Amino acid sequence: MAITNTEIARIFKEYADLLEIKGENPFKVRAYRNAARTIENIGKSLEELVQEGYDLTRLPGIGSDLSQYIQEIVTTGKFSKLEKLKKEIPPSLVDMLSIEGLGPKRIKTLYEKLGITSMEDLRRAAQSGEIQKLPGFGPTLVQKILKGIRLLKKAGHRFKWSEAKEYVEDILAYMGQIELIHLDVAGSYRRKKETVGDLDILATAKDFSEVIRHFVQYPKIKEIVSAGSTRSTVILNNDLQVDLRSVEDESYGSALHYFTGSKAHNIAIRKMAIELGLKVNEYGIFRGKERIAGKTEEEVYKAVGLCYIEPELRENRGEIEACKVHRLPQLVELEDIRGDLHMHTGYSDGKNSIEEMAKAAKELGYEYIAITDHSRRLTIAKGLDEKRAMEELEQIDMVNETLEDITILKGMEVDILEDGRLDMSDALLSRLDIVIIAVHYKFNLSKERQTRRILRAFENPYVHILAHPTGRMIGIREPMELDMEQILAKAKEYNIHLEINAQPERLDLTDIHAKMAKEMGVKMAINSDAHNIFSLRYMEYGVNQARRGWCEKNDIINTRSLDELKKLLKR
Ligand code: DGT
Ligand code: CA
Ligand code: CA
Repeated sequence: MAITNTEIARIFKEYADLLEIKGENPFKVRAYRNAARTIENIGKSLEELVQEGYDLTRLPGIGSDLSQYIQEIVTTGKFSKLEKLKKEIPPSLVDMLSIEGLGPKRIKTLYEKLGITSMEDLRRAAQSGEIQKLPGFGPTLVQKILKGIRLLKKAGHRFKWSEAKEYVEDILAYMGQIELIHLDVAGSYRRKKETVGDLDILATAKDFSEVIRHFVQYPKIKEIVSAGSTRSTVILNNDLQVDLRSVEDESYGSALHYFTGSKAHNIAIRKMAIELGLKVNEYGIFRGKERIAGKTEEEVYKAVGLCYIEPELRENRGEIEACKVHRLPQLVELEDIRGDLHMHTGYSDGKNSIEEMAKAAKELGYEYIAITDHSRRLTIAKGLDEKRAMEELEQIDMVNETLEDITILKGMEVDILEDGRLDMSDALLSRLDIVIIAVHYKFNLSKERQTRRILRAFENPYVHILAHPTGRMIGIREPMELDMEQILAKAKEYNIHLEINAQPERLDLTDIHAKMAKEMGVKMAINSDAHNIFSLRYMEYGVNQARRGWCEKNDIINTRSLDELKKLLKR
């Protein structure tokens, strides 16, 4: 059974993390990480390449050893070196890598000096002051560690939507091997929530016992929790839980509606039904004993006097009221996106050239992109000084001359300094078509100071877009404290646009903030923030978030033609 590239990449990444904790040679560690990145982004199934006898060493970053390991993983589903290393290292040490401030080196120190092997050990040692005594571990870091532990707990075992998607596509293809009438993923996945707790799959078929029998044989199952005649729960290899339910065809719409949720939306609909003397459940809508609806979701909504409501809106955040007065938004779609205004190249911390990014964007059907490499302060990302920035601008001019059907805008992602000034001179900024600003350090200023910092940056007349406005990283870093209302009000006043960053762990603005922005008349840009040609495809996740934030085509500036966009970028 198929092993996806994502899984192979995950195996190598885990291996690299473990090697690093063990204190192995950094070059070796990097080789596995690079290979993982290559694999994630190859766009072709490695399994198929192996079967076709393709020489894997022709792929960038894959030498003969790695090629052999890939073949091993594809044929056995396992990487024996990883299995062996796992036995040497406590698993909690690997989880600690997702705590901000803790890299493999520090984890190694904690393990060797204090014997820490679990989250509980880590918390205790942080609170008792033991960690603070270690060289290189100050009080700020200890606070960060404690916060990281809390965040990890809070995130529980939720999965990023993008991670779930890999499995969803595979499961749907697998289930497609048998004869089904309907097959859908409901729950938070269908509502495109940024993270999902578990997957809720619904199916109807002539022979339902066959559905469960086939489902529990899905090869990526780690544990079958239950397998009854109409429902089954399993845990996949990556710990994601999947619930599969069978329903009668005549109930399908009701079941799909019920299991899509959200719970809050369901409760509101049920209340409306009760007022009409109806009963709603996952089997249908009933007046007394008579079923009056249930085959489709449209029927369900119609029975309570509503029109169809898109899953992304079903959070009981005003969608029912909006539906009653025919004011539901016409949600933006991926096909509406005509360009991408935030991406990096090899000039800073990206992997591809300007030309490669532009060509890949053209293949996605875009009419324009903006190249926005980092400004000088961000040294870890090879931020550009003014001289290098000028070189890049010239390079963009040159590439623009050679390419047809796509325009490259000259941009930069400029750091907002602690006092709200920008990291580049006005003289340089004035030469750019598009200026993105962002906070990349000092995330923990007070709400007042942080807000003031950003508002001051807005006063620079060259600024167009505020990127990843809160800086949050799902499960890793809390959002900065900001007075979002003030920021949005000023953005509106100055004609500055806010970004919905499409990186799967950012998705910042969130749905709630995007809706706020829309309501206050602030337009947004959905940007991939791609660091290589493949992550241009993250756009989809940003569009999901925008849809959850009620955004229409008109609310998003990169749905415009280049001419119209340029008008919107005037300050
Ligand atoms: P998740 O899995 O935590 O990301 O979120 P959901 O929304 O997928 O929630 P889940 O898997 O617990 O349940 C799937 C759907 O089933 C949920 O969105 C609505 C429906 N549901 C579950 N429990 C209840 C309930 O107690 N009342 C109502 N009305 N609906 C429920
Ligand atoms: Ca769920
Ligand atoms: Ca569930």
